[in-house]
Amino acid sequence: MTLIVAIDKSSTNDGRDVLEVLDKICNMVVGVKLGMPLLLKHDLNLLSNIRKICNGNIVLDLKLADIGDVMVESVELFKNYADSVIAHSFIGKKDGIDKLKDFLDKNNMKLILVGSMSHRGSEEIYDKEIDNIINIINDVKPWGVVLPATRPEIIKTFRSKIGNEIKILSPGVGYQGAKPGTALCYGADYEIVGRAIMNAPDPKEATKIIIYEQKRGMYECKK
Ligand code: NUP
Repeated sequence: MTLIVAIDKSSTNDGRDVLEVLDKICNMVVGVKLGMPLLLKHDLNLLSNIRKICNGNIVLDLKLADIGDVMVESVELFKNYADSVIAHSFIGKKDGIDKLKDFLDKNNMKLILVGSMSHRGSEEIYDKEIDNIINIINDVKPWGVVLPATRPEIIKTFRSKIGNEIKILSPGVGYQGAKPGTALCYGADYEIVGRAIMNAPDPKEATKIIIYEQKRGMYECKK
């Protein structure tokens, strides 16, 4: 499986709509990535209900970018409710990512670092520092790296320099313009899709179509 669904918001007070969608699509996705608007709106009950429905990889997209001690305090609040967390890489390792990584390792959780972003502004700083970012990734050895499906050549560059062990998770598919399967073709392990599933009139059908398109994209890329 190569699809991670991103959920950034709910349209009900108790998050029932999110649970209803997950109930239909959990068996088709390898992970569920939860964003800040959703996490801020709801309490931890929603997270435990999500976990009951989807016992796969629950990724918290906390976009951590702070000193290590404070990132640890933030993750501590969620440690029984998630499998992995996303943090920025540009903050650096010493007293930053290293402390977070230690905490996650001790609690059996996975670290995912942002290596570059899917919006255009990423070219202004992240992509200018690509060599430094790759050095940090190779030094920290996180479980995964987030890289943009919208600029797949970045995925290719990272893959050639970080090896095959570290997973590449790629957002930007659908609403942000990338076609399903392209990031996979350039070396990503998973594509992250949010609104193209969650805002679809029939999320289950949309998920099926995206998975079909991913397979077709991969087939085209092998040719
Ligand atoms: O560079 C990034 N781009 C991005 O879109 C890093 C991210 N973490 N994301 C997240 O991926 C974003 O916060 C959202 O949850 C998801 C993409 O959603 P969508 O554009 O498919 O709706």
